[in-house]
Amino acid sequence: MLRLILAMNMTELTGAVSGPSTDVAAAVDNVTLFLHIVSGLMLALVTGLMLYFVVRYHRSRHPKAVEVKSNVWLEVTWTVIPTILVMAMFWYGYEGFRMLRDVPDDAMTVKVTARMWNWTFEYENGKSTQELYVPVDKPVKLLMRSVDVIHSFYVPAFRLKEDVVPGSESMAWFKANSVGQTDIFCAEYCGEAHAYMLSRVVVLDSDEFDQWMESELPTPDPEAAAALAIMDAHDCTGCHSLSGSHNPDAPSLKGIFRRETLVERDGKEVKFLADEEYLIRSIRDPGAELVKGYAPTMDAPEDMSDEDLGVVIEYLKRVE
Ligand SMILES: [Cu+2]
Repeated sequence: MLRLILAMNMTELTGAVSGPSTDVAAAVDNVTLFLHIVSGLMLALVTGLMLYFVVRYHRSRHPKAVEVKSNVWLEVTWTVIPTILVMAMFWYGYEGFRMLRDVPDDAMTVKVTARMWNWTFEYENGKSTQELYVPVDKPVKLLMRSVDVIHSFYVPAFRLKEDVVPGSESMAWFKANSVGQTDIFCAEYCGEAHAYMLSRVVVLDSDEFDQWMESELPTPDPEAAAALAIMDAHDCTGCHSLSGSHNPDAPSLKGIFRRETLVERDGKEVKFLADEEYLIRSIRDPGAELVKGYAPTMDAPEDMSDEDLGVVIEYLKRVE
């Protein structure tokens, strides 16, 4: 019976939505189930015995207590059985942990960058995406870094969670066993838009994945790289997303040029299309004309030369 239950996957037990999963997920589920079953049996045994003794040795039945010195066999039993159980728990958990750390040799490497508040995935051929594309039945090794605070890469369907800590590189791996999509979350509170730090794992069959890898290879764009370096150095991208993702602190920069913008000017609401002049003013004097709905939390970037500002503005004109 126990074997039968262990052989079942937690996903089947809970009736969770079907999507890609991993063998490791099944192993993690089995360990969890094993721990719960052992804990449940121990709880029933201890509570049951306690209630039985309360009745059996009640004072009304035994007005005079008998002092029991010792019972070697009883002591051996209650030492040996829990020791075996605890060792079994350890062994089972350790085997599961080893699966999580032993990366197969043929794994494909993807570099993951976490930042407030999105994920970037960079593949071996230089391609970079905001969603993680992987082939089915192929181990994928993730080398993860954070550029700001602690994040945690979390794919519930794969039972995969690994902290991403600034200043060090974290590793995780998985092998998706079917085609489909599943969610990625950040599982470490990382600031105001933490809850919006969402992405997806998209599992493709291997031919489709190869085609996808070859398509739209990034063309070198030195102007964009220079602008992004300036913006990173002044921490613009810490609050302003480039992907269009929502952040209650700061408007996204995606498509900001010629975007219809509503600001307050001299106590009146004014609507206009954001032009170059407005973008420059918003960087040099961020509080002057705030976009409606945002608080004046931004400071003007220190030491940004006019030349650097020009590079950033030219870039902003084409972030679509
Ligand atoms: Cu995060």
